[in-house]
Amino acid sequence: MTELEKNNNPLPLVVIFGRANVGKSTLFNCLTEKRQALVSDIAGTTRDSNLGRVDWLGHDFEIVDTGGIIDLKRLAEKTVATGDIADQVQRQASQYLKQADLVVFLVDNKTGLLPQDKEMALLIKGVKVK
Ligand SMILES: Nc1nc2c(ncn2[C@@H]2O[C@H](COP(=O)(O)OP(=O)(O)O)[C@@H](O)[C@H]2O)c(=O)[nH]1
Ligand SMILES: [Mg+2]
Repeated sequence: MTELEKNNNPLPLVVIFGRANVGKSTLFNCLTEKRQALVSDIAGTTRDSNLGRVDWLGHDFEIVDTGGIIDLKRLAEKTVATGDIADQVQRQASQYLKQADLVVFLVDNKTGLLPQDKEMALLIKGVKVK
């Protein structure tokens, strides 16, 4: 059960999704006006998903920065419960994606589209369709 389910949260949920180093945590911090999420040049630094609350131009919503999505295969398989931290991180991200009212799919304009961006785009389509 995620933090959102525990709170039985009535606010819309926005999930920031994308490969490592595209600026997910930077956007999260900007919207939450906090330095809650670790911003780093080193891909894969963030592990857990970060949850915050936003009041943006009078619109209240919950926001999730899906850190730690480094293993697309694990995420796609929606791993069964194990004690493995990496599996837990992937499962948590997958839960948030399923619960999302809106997914913000972030890419890096300077780098352009990488194969992993394309894989993640296909994955998110699958998650939301199922
Ligand atoms: N030039 C530029 N750099 C950015 C932008 N957003 C983030 N960064 C930098 O990109 C790196 C990765 O950002 P981060 O938010 O940690 O990415 P994440 O791994 O997707 O969470 C950091 O060095 C940020 O300062 C942006 O809009 N423009
Ligand atoms: Mg991050």
